[in-house]
Amino acid sequence: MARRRAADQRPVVGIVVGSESDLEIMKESSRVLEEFQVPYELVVSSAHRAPARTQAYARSAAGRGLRVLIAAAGGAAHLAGTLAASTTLPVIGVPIGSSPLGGIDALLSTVQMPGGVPVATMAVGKWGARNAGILAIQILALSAPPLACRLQAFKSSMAAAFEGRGKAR
Ligand code: RP5
Repeated sequence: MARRRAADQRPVVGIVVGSESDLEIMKESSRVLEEFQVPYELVVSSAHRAPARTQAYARSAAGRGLRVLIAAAGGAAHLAGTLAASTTLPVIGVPIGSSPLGGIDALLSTVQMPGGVPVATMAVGKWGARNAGILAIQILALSAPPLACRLQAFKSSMAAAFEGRGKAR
């Protein structure tokens, strides 16, 4: 069920995808977590097709040492909300544009959570997947100064990459 990266370290981020078909997009999340050397696990589960397993995953997540969950799903995307209903960990949602509606369905399903059960909802698709990884790192960095330093360097390098671009001659 779970694929674990950085096998010698306990995962602190859990990435949950609603289907194997979401994995290509969610490589963006795992890539950034690997860049920042944040151990994570990757699980395929579904709010609709495997509701009991999804709830069990959310209930056990904090006790297993996870600190942040990232959930990606398309269509009537209830995965992030279902996880958020059963954990006090922060949950980041990534809407996937896998349906004929192109992701607007997943975006609205993920973002429109009722008061009391927040899901931090990212952009649809690859941008959202990458930002989900970065936001997870930002949350972890609040209590991990070395990670905060690496984030600062990341921000500085983005700004440096823009130096000289678009300047009037
Ligand atoms: C959602 O339905 C999944 O997250 C995926 O984006 C979409 C299609 O799933 P498959 O039919 O490819 O398994 O639950």
